[in-house]
Amino acid sequence: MTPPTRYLPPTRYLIALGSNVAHPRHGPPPRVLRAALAALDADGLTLIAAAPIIASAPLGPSRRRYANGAALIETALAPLALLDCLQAIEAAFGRTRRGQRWGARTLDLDVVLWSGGLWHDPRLTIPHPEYRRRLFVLGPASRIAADWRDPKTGLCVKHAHARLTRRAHLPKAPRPHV
Ligand code: A4P
Ligand code: MG
Repeated sequence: MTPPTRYLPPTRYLIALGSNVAHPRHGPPPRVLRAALAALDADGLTLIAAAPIIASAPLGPSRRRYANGAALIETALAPLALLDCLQAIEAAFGRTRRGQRWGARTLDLDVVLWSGGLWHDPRLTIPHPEYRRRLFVLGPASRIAADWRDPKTGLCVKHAHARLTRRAHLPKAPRPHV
């Protein structure tokens, strides 16, 4: 069996960053993300662009507010090798996996899109299956990758963002009188 390819010609990835737990050295979540952006510009990764960091209300069981961001990186790492690298960065920032889905975390790094189109295997799905429903991903992503087209839906990031923003501001349907 041939081993999986770890290296490719220079490849771009759109990464979503999230944090809702302070780090003892880096400080509160926005600072954690700034330090994480520096880590995305080292050891074979080149940071091409970083979106302004936003605050967002938690989706899921955690009560703490999140800092969220997005980064465009270039690397020769193939998707699974990049995932290993992102998980090593998460671990270096003290991320522990306690088994609770969507639990509070010092640092979460998700792969949203890559220049290779679709990817699917047991460890990694690109595009990230949930990103189209998340303003805290699409908001930052639309600042740095507005014209990046989703290979599954054909929609650009800016269009997916506009769609979700419109939906969020749509007036609620009037309740029927009973
Ligand atoms: N995995 C599969 N596809 C991917 C991908 N495209 N990028 C696998 C990264 N990982 C991917 O992820 C679980 C497994 O997903 C990984 O081992 C990898 O093999 P995880 O980071 O260990 O766990 P998780 O992050 O808790 O799970 P999940 O389902 O990825 O959660 P999300 O989607 O990351 O959501 N609210 C706000 N406001 N802001 C947030 O950032 N984040 C979450 C977590 C919930 N609520 C939030 C936020
Ligand atoms: Mg994750």
